[in-house]
Amino acid sequence: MAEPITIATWPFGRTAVEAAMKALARGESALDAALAGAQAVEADTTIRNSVGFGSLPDRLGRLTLDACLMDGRTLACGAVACVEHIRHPSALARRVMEKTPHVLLVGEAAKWFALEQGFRLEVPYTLESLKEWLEKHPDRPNRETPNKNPQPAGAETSGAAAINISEFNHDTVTVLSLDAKGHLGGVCTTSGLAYKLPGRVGDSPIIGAGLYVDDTAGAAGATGVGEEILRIGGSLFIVEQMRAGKSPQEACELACRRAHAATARRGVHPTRVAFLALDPQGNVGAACTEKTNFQYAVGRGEKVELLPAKAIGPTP
Ligand code: SD4
Repeated sequence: MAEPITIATWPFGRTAVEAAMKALARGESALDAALAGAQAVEADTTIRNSVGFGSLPDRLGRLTLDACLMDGRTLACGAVACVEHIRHPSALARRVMEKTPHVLLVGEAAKWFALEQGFRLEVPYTLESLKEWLEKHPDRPNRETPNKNPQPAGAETSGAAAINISEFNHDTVTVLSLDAKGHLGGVCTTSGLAYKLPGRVGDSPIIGAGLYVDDTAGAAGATGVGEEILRIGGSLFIVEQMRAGKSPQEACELACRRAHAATARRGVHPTRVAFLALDPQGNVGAACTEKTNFQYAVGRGEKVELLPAKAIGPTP
């Protein structure tokens, strides 16, 4: 028997961990528990700038969501990307995994699939998120200084340096659980970057980037600037490092170093990314690049605590 444990990204990960630990205590599987945790955060529209409904829309004012999940027992996985009006994209990702032979459905077609599966379409906006979008988004109609030399939309944010994630604007919850039978399960769900270009998808719904889970090696998940996580295949990289004998902590630190090396090769500023990992024995690790101020929630038994991740700078 393993000691059940759940870890999740950012301070609102506490909500996820509490829900997941209750599910594990009821004897549910790691995958069910991680999903319960992710859905608890998706459902909470009171967490400002957070995950799911109530978070910040893209440049056209549309809120599109991405999610994936993976079962460490079988490597079964499912994902949806750029899907609108669905409150629980992580639950929809599970239907993709269970009801189709595919891994990833996107956009309007993912919405059709949701309708076919009995999901309801809902309005995903809150008054606060609309107000913030109107006041702050880069192309707002009432912008005081009109842009005299307009660039193609998104050109000014095409470099990693221009897209920044801090402790104030994170919008992804990645939840990793280990159940009493020693199985691992994980879920990653997000609204992506605030004011993203319509159609932009980051690492979160991509198996191997935002999440990877394998009972025979470990589980890993990511948050931060998705472009930089995709570029290094962050979560699969960490799981393979654990398979090769590294601890979850060492593996997360190596992924941060790899992200730094990737940005250095492209000549752009170090980016903000963060990783967390859990091995089949219940050992935990987390690391982030500098200035990310990444915190993560850890639940064991009745206890849930919020821990700061180790910050890794560029190697001189
Ligand atoms: C993305 N990785 O879409 C996500 C964003 C994120 O906290 O993690 N925000 O790139």
